[in-house]
Amino acid sequence: MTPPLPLTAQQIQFFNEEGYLIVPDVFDPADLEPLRRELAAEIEKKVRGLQAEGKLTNMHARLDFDRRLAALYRDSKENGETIMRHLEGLRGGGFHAPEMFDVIAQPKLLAKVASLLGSEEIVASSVYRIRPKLPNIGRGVVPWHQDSGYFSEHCDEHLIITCWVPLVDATIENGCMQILPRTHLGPVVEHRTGGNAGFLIIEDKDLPDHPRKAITAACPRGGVVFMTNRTPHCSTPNYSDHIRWSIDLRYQSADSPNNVGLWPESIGTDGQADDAFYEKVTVACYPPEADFLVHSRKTPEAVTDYAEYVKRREVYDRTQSKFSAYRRWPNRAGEAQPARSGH
Ligand SMILES: O=C(O)CCC(=O)C(=O)O
Repeated sequence: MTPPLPLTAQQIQFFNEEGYLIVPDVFDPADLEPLRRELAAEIEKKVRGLQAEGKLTNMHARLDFDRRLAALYRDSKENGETIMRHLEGLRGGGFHAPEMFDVIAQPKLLAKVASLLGSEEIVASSVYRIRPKLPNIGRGVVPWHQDSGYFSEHCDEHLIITCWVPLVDATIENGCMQILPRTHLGPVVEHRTGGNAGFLIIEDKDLPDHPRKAITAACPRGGVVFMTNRTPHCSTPNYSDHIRWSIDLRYQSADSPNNVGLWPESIGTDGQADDAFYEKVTVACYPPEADFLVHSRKTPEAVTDYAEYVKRREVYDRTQSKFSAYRRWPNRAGEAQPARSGH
């Protein structure tokens, strides 16, 4: 088998200068089929559950993966939200089927990530998201932010790579991302709470390139948009007739702060870990979620397998509600805010 290709020197230079890189053919679109099928199966399971509870009559069973959830949401916002929250996995252990793990640990992707990190010792972060952006529903529109706005300050100077992976062709019409190029070497600018759907937001006046000269990051299925944690980006509404499915994955070098190997000594009946765990785990860039070693040239035997990945996610899920020490930002009126929930 030929080893997966790294990025070219020109691609790496582009990423370093621009703060982003779009590679249209990281995956064969067929590589993403198992994940699409598994997500569709998960929707089917949820739909059957809702039907059994008498909450839903039209299952929209004939609609394909790119349309079904939108029709279910149109019929009932409540049912749609239930299914979306389940898939998005925020504070719920997350969707962690083997098909998800296989994409996170896909050698074709990791070879490119290694090129950008300049390291073959790669830690994957559990801060990944599954985003079904439904047509004409504002909820999936993500305001301007830097991912570092969500991470702890001590990681501002470390490189954490976001890999944005569309599961359909992402276009301006269905709400792909917008990116501010050449601004990623500046600081983490002020974010405010109270953006759309609970997201953080950088006000226009605080954007590092104001008035902004954003690029539209259209990307075909099979492609990946790579960004740094300080690259300002947002996403626009979906005006198409189908769902803009995407996932976003995050990786960092094993030299950057992380919580690999950190487990609670014990978890009480209330689901909370021992205090020592909460203290130690603040070393991570995003303490509430489990990091894991996804690739290593030096110690391949230490790479996390699927069973351990699931265990880590589940253990961290039980402790998540205790994490309130997120980075604090003022609200849109400029008033200091108490701790808030995550990305
Ligand atoms: O998928 C989107 O619409 C936004 C994604 C995003 O903001 C991110 O990956 O950080």
